[in-house]
Amino acid sequence: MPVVDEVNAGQHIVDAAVAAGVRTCFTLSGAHVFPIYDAAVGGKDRVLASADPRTAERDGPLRLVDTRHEQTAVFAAEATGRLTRTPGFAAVTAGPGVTNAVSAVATASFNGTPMVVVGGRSPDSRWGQGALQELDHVPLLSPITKAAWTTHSASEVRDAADRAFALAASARSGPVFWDVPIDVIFAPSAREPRPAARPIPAPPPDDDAVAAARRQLDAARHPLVVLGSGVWQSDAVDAARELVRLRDLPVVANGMARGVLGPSDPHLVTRARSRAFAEADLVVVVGTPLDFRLGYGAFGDPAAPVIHIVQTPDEVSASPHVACSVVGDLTAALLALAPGRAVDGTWTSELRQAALAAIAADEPMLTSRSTPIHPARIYGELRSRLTPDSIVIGDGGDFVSFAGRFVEPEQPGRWLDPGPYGCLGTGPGFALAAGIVHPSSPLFLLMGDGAAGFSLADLDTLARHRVPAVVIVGNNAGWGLEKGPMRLLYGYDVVADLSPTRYDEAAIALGCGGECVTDPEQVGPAIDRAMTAGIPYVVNVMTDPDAAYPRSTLGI
Ligand SMILES: Cc1ncc(C[n+]2csc(CCOP(=O)(O)OP(=O)(O)O)c2C)c(N)n1
Ligand SMILES: [Mg+2]
Repeated sequence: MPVVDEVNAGQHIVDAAVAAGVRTCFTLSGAHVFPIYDAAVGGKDRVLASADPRTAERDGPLRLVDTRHEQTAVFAAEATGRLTRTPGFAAVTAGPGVTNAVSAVATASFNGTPMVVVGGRSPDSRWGQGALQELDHVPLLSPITKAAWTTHSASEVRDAADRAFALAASARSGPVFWDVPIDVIFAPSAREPRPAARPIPAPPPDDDAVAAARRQLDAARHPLVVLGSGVWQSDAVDAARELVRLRDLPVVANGMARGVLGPSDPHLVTRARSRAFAEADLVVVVGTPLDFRLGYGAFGDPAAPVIHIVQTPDEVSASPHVACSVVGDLTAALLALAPGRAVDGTWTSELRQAALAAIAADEPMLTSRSTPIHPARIYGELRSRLTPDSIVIGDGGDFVSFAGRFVEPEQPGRWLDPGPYGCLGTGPGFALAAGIVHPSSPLFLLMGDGAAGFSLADLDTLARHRVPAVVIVGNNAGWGLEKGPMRLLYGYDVVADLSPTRYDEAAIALGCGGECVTDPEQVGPAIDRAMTAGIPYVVNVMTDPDAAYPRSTLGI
C-alpha cells in the first residue's frame, strides 16, 4: 500500500499558491483561515525552531504579511499582482474580513489584476443555525470577480486552488474569490505533488482583423496610439515600442503603460493629449477600455475612427467610433501592425514639440516660492530625486492629479494609481506590496490628506514590516477634488473641509518618522531626510487650499 500523506486544506492552498509562483500571502488574523497560516510558516516545529515567530512569518514556504485592515491586505495583493504579473494573494477571515475586502477586489476587477482572495466561512455543519460571521459571500463577490465559489469538500480544495490561480492569470487577468468553510479547511485529505494548472493565454489575433487594421493605419495621415495597462500586464511592452518606432507614431500612455516610453522618448506626447485627440484621424487604443478616461472613445469632432486592440472578446467595446476591433494576444497584434508605412511629415514631431512646450510652461509652478506652499512645488523637488527604478504611488484627489501631470516614469510597472475604480485609501497597501516586491527601489507614496485618513493605521504595517516608504502628504486640509467641483456646480461647498491635521505626529506614534513642512524651501530637505531615514517617514506638507488642480470637467 502506498503511504498517503494527509494534510489539511490550508496546506493544499499554500501548495497551489507556491506552485503558481506566489511568494506572499497578505492577511489580517482570523481563526477561519488559521490552517493557511500554519502551512505558510511550515508548521509548529519550524516556528518553534526559529529565533522568533516574526522570522518564521518571513521565511516560510509562503511569506505572511499582516495588516491593520483587510482592505490594505487586499490592496497589497492587488498591487502585487500588477507589479509582478503573477497573481497577488490574500487570505481574509469570514464575514467582515471578506466584506472589508470588497473595494480592493473591485479595484482588481476594474484593473484586470491577477489576484486570488481566499475567504474563511462559517462551518457547513452549522449552516443556517446562526454561526459567528455566517454570511454567504459568493453573491457579493460574483459581480466583481472572474469567478466566485465555495468549496465544500476537503478533497476538492487542491483542484479549486489550482483553478483559482490559473483562472486569475488567464487572459484577461482578474480577481478570483473562493471561500472554504472552517470545517472543510481544517479537514485532512490526501496530498499529491503536482504542477500548477496553466493559465490560458490570449488567442492569436484574427488575420482579417489585423489586415483591416493595417490598411487603416497605412492610410491614416495623423494616427495616434494610446497605450493602456494591458500592455504592461500582458508583457507587450517591447512589441508596443517596436510598433511606435517603426511607424514613428505619437503615443499617449495611461495607467501601468506609463513608462513604456520614457520622458525623453520623441514619440511620447501625453502632455499634448488634448491636441492629439482633437487632431488625430485614427486612434489606435491598446489594452485599455474606451471608458471615461478616454472620453468613451470619441476623439475629436467629428470623432476619429478607433482601432481597439484587446485580449479577449469580453473587452470588445460597443462604442460607435470603433472601426475595427482586434482581439487576441497584444504582442502578436502589435508586431503584426508594426511593419508598414511610417507617418508622413511633421505630425509626430509637432505633437512632441507641443508636449515639451506644456512641460516647460509648468516650470514656474514647479519652482513656486509662494506660501502657503503650492502643491506643484513638491513635485518640483521630487523630480530631481527620482531614479529610473523609483516607484511612485498616488492616493488622493487633486494632489495625485498633479502627480500624474508632473511625474513621468522612466520604466513601465513603476507607477501605481488606483485605476478607474478610483478608490481612496489604496496607498499604504500599494506601498506595502511595492516594498516587498522591489525592496531596493526608492519608494514614494503621495497622499492627499483626505486619502491619508482611510488607511492611516497601516503606517504601522509599513513600520512593522520595515518598508521605508517616503510618504508625502499634500495637506490642503480638505477634500480638494470634491470641494472645487461642488463650488463650480453650486457656488458653495459643504462636507469638503478637514483639519490641518499633524499626520506626521500620528505617523511617529505609529512607529514611523515624520515632520511637518510649511516653508517651500524646506520641502526638498525634508524629502532628503525621509529618503535616508531607513523607516517609513511622513513629510506632511501644508499646501495652499486654493491651489486646486485646473480642470474643466467633473471627470465622471
Ligand atoms: C473611497 C472613496 N470615497 C470617496 C471618494 C470621492 N473622492 C474623490 S477625490 C476626493 C478628495 C480627495 O481628497 P484628498 O485625498 O485630500 O486630495 P485633494 O483632492 O485634497 O488633493 C474624494 C472624497 C473616492 N474616490 N473614494
Ligand atoms: Mg486634501
